[in-house]
This record gives sequence, C-alpha cells and structure tokens, in this order.
Amino acid sequence: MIEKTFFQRRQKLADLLNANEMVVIFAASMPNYPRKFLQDNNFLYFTGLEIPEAVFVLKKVKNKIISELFIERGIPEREVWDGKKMTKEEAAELSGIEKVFFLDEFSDKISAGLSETETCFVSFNYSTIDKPLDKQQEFMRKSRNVFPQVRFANAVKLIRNLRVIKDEWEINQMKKAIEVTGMAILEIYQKAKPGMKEYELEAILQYHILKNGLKHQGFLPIIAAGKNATTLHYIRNDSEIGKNDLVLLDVGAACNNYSADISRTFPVAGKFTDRQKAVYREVLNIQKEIIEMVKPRVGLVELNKKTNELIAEALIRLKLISDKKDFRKYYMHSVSHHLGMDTHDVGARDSVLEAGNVITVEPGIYIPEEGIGVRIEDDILVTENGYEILSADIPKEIEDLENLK
Ligand SMILES: [Mn+2]
Repeated sequence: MIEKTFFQRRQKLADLLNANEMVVIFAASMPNYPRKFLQDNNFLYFTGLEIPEAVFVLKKVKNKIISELFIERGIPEREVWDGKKMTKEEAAELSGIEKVFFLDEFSDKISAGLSETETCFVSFNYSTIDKPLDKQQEFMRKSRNVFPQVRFANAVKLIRNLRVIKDEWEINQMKKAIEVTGMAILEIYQKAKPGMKEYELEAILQYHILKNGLKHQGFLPIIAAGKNATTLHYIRNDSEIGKNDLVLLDVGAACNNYSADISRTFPVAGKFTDRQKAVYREVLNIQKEIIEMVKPRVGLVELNKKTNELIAEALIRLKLISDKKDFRKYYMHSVSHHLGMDTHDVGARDSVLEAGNVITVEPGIYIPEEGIGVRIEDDILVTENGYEILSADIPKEIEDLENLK
C-alpha cells in the first residue's frame, strides 16, 4: 500500500509540471553526533525513505515522466561501525522508484538533465543572507553558473498544494502522534505537584514517546508554570512549579514525521482559583466557538478575525482592557495553522479550508502581571461537512481537570 501511495504522490507532482521542467529534492544530511537523524519532510513525502544524503529527481521530458533516486554507496570497511547502507534494490522496492543510482553519478546525470531543462524546482527552506549556504543553495549556485539558461524556483509552492490535503494514511499517523501525546498529558495531569520542576513533566512526555516507538517530538515542548506561560515560546522548562500555578503544556509527539500539536492548561494543585477559572472559561468558550466554524471554504483569515473579536470581548469582561482594540496586549498570536509533517505545516496563512486539511485551533490569554497564561489547542481535521476533533479525548473541561487527581 505504502509504495503505491508514494507513486501516486509523484504522479500528482508530475501533473503540476510542464514539459522540460524538473524537481530536485535532497534528503536530510546525517546530523552531528549525538543528534538523531530526522528526514527531510518533502523527501520523505515522495520517497518514503529514511536514508540520509540521498537526492530525488523528477523530470518531465516532453510528456514522459522520469523519477530518479541517488543514494549513498555502501563502503564495506565502514559496515562494522555504521551498519549496512540501503542497497539500490532495497531503495527501489521501498520507494517504487525504478531508476536508482549511487550519488557519485549525480553530477553527470543532473547536468545532462539541466542542459535540457527550462525550470528546475528545488525544495529549499527559508534562510537569511548571514548564514552559510546549505546544500540546496550550493546546488542552485553551482547549477546557475553552469546553466544560466535554467530558471530556478522553490518547489515548496508546488508541493504545498499536495501536502496540505492529508490522505487516510497520513491522518492515521497524526492520530497515533495525538494518541501518544494524550497519554503523556494525562499522566502529567496526574503526576504534577507543586514544587516539581517543569522538566520533570517533560520527562513524562519523552517517556511516552519512546515507550510507544515514536522517535521524535514535532517541536521543542513548552512546559510553563505560572508567569512562564505568558512567554509564548518558553522552552527552558526548568522552573519550579508554584503552589497555585496554572501549568501550560504545548507539546506534540511525531509519528513518521507527522506531528501532534496540543496545548492544555491545568491547575497543578487540582483546583482553579476563581480568577484562573474565569480566564480559563473564556478561552475554552472561544476555542469551542471557533472550532464550530471549521468547515470547507472557510478561510483562516475568518477564523482569526472572529477570534480577535471574541478575545477582545472576553478581555473587557475580565476587566483587563476597556477598549476592544487593545486586545493584542493579552493575545499576540493567530488562532490556527496547518498541521502535518511540519508543525507549522505548508499551507498559506490566508488559505481557505478544504476537506482533508488538518489545522490547529488555539486561542489564548496571557496576563503577565497576574502570572496567568492560558492556551487551549486541539488538532482538527476538516471533513466534507465540517470537522473532526482528532484530540477530543484529551480532557479540557474545568470539571474534568479538577477531578483528575
Ligand atoms: Mn500550534
């Protein structure tokens, strides 16, 4: 089933190409010890292969589609250290790509291809001019020098339209990532006690991820007690949790690179103070109202606009602002993003929802002067008629959070 999926994805990519256009996608490189290997998402999407350094090339020559794969050549003397490299036959079988070569043939073959190409789409990530060039940029720099007639463009725009619609297999990967994340959150709810360090809760998350055979987290986890929760990207996770603190978790396991992205906020002592409860209830009601809006043809822009209005009204009720337009003082981010292999997945900020999209809905209110930060985030699949909350099993109702201990 898997290999057919990858074939279909390559077919869809080819459908987006004109004659004499090609796409070049590099696998991730092996990171410096001791970091784990994490495959490039676009390479994985079209090949299914978890091998470093490889290159995938898809080209349309006249009307013929040609897929090629370049992989590392095994060095027998290194096998005792690193194990066996994937063979050409294995790579061909797993990916369904018939033309597999070793990387030492890449420059000859790609040069022949480029000499016949009008546009070459390369999958590369955003960077800034002060950074050294990565291998994608090096490839484009050299190729431009030798083949100035070729136009180079970012493949991400092509790939985005495919990746933004999730198939059943992809949704299952996300469900698994969400399930494991949910197990970790439940145990965190139960084990958390005042006086613990935030990283002790992070350890529970990591335990569940590894125990369930998942290799990675989708992003650095945020485990923020009290005032720390008002720093949006707090990742130190090394403070002591105070007696009456709310703890904000923004965490997500990844399964075959598909990430969960869940936020929950709970009272470490098992009871909300009145003020915490008032803030929490506002965020929860807003989150539910926004989730209700999710269906095909609704834009992320609309979700944001409605959230901003609702938050402004809530902040007035909470006596934090008196003029609605001051809402940004306590709510600084947007309410939704696409979710997939990238936590902030491909898919434009102004995109309009379609069945098969997965998005987050994550309003929040952050009050540094009161040491209260609340965010509630679920992962939502857009269906033909509306939505399905993939993370619905992870408790967020006030009564549930107060009855966990
Ligand atoms: Mn998120």
